[in-house]
Amino acid sequence: MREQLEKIKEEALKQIEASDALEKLNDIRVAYLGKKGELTSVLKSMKEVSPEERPKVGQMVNDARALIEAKLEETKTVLARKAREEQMKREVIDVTLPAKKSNVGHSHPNTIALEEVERIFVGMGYEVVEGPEVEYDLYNFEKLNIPANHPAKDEQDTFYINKDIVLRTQTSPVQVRSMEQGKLPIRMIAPGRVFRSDEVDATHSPSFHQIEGLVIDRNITFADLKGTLAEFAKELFGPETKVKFRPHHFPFTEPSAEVDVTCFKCGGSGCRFCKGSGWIEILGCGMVHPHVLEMSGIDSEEYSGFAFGVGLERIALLKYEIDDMRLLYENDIRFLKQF
Ligand code: 2NL
Repeated sequence: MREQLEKIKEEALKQIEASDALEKLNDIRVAYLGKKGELTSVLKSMKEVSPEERPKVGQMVNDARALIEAKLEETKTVLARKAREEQMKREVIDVTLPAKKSNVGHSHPNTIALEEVERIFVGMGYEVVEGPEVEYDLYNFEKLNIPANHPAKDEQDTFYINKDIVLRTQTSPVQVRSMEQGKLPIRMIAPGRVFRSDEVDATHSPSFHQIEGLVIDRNITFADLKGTLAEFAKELFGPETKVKFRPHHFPFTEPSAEVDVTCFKCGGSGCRFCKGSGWIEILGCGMVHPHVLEMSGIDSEEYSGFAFGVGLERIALLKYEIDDMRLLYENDIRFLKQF
């Protein structure tokens, strides 16, 4: 029995020493210490050992078991470390390699232009207010002095949800809603998407963006309008920019004007960009019509105001010298990357 145990022990230790992989160690554990293992079978044959010898032999079996287990554990640690070292060598990470670049998006020229216009007016104390794109005919037309059958309603033909609800043709309804709240004075700009029943071409789209401005207070005059827009033009196109007010007509303002700025390419002497005139049209404006004030509950004897509307796309096309509005909507990354 003693010899048999010695032999098993030696054989086991030899096999453990010779093994070069973790899986082999497990096979050895099963072969010697497992339920049907060699050491276990020695234990099972203990009944053949005389009762006096049993404790001794039992102790020997336990010692052999402990020794084999210890050797297995030790070898396992060594092999595991070796395996880990090899893996580390295989999976070297060179931290000095350049990182993978993720594709970062880009602000749309419309957004850049909008933020520029917002910056200018916020700097002059204006609030930025947004409102619904789907509006009541009442707010989009009636309360802006454009009653049913008014010719301006034809010029601003839009998409009807039903006879009372339309896609807004301008952002002025946002301003009407502000006026109705009755908190005066008002100094606001209303940027947003507007809709017209227009055919697509280089300068038209059925959906575009507008920024309207509105100021209402006591003693607001046309001089305030001129000063404000002259400042705006200088900030947007450069300090040398001059403005020109041409009489115009809008139903919601009286008097009304269209504003031209001196061409920022030639400074006003005339070039291809301004088609030789030296001037570029940028917006429409006027003093808010007394009837428009009254319809929104503002006393036109006490208060007066001015308003203006700018096409955002028009500003973006001018500022970035883009000659076709459709480019703004195609989302071609090669185009957008340039701004
Ligand atoms: C344009 C230029 C303009 C306004 C918009 C406005 C808003 C209120 C009252 C009076 Cl609440 N006016 N907005 C005024 C003048 C011009 O837009 O070319 N529009 C068709």
